[in-house]
Amino acid sequence: MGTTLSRLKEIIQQKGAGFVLLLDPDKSSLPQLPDTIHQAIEAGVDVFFLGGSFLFQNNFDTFVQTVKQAAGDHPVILFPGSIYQLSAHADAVLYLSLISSRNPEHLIGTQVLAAPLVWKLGLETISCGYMIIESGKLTSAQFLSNSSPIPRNKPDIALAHALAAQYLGMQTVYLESGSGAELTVPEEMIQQIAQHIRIPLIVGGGIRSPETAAAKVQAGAQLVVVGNFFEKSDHIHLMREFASAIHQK
Ligand code: 1GP
Repeated sequence: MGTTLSRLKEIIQQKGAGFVLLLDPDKSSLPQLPDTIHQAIEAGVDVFFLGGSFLFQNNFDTFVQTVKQAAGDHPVILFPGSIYQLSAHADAVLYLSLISSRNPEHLIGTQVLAAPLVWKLGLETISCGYMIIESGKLTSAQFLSNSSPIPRNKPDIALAHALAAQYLGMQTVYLESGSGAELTVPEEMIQQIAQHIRIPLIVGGGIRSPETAAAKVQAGAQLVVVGNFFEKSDHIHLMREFASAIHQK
């Protein structure tokens, strides 16, 4: 069996880009979760990211286990907001370093705290150069990380960060405008980076329509993450449209 990272690369190869549904443990109802996941898979969601800025609930492990049981062989990847969001039930963890910050805690401190836990859980790690991009109003990610986002009109600064991530051996790059962001990551920035790096490019934050998702893929996003929008149950029927907008191959 290949790694979860190789599964992600296969999805990108086969479909042009992958559709990632982000599930926040604080905003998901456990009893409804299996149904939501089955509907998502049926509609064309390829991958599940699990995590959030906070953790008010005390059932993270059960949450991950429930998602994994329902998701079958679809990758279930932790996207942790803190070291409290780790579980052996996931297929892998995005091992994030907030490379857009100059805050040592988010660059390496938390990663050191998490390392023995990840080792003990036997989790596959997918290293990720995580970059917060300016997106209008202050987002939770910006506030909680106490870091300045990359200016949205400076694609060259973003590109330099992405290249640095690649040269440091990171396996993925994530352009994040923040959950529920007013403005999404600009296409020009995605394009610049996609043209220069050879590791998977993840884009998310504030994507609320299939057209926006399609524009990110056309610009070069390889995994498109949508969270907030599908937290409203009456939006779930739109998942199919998002999937066909993202699967451009
Ligand atoms: C946030 O990129 C993700 O970390 C998804 O953002 O919740 O706005 O879709 P949304």
